[in-house]
Amino acid sequence: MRAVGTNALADGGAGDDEVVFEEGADAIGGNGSDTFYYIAEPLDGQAHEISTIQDFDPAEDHLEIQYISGEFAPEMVFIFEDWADGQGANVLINGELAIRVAGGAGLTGADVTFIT
Ligand SMILES: [Ca+2]
Ligand SMILES: [Ca+2]
Ligand SMILES: [Ca+2]
Repeated sequence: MRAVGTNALADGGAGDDEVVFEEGADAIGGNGSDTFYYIAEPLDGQAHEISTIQDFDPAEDHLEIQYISGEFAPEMVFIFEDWADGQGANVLINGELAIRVAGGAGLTGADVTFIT
């Protein structure tokens, strides 16, 4: 199933799902091997609305991030930081918090598929 959320909640539910979410939207994969597909918007000087993946399971789920790159696109730098409590990780874009990944402790750029 393909669940899409914009400024809302995308919930894949049971089974293997592709859960598409944008800035400010929350995502739930549910049971199964889910692909969370985040669409990052280039924002010149504006803050990102924070999104949350509520149940990332590194053993079976995967994160994909789509962004625009190229000569005329603003540069986007992605940084991954574990939460202090070890229960998740943050994805920062150009130094600003963009995605909170509950369950995603240890997540690095090597675990993520970037689509440009
Ligand atoms: Ca499903
Ligand atoms: Ca699922
Ligand atoms: Ca899952």
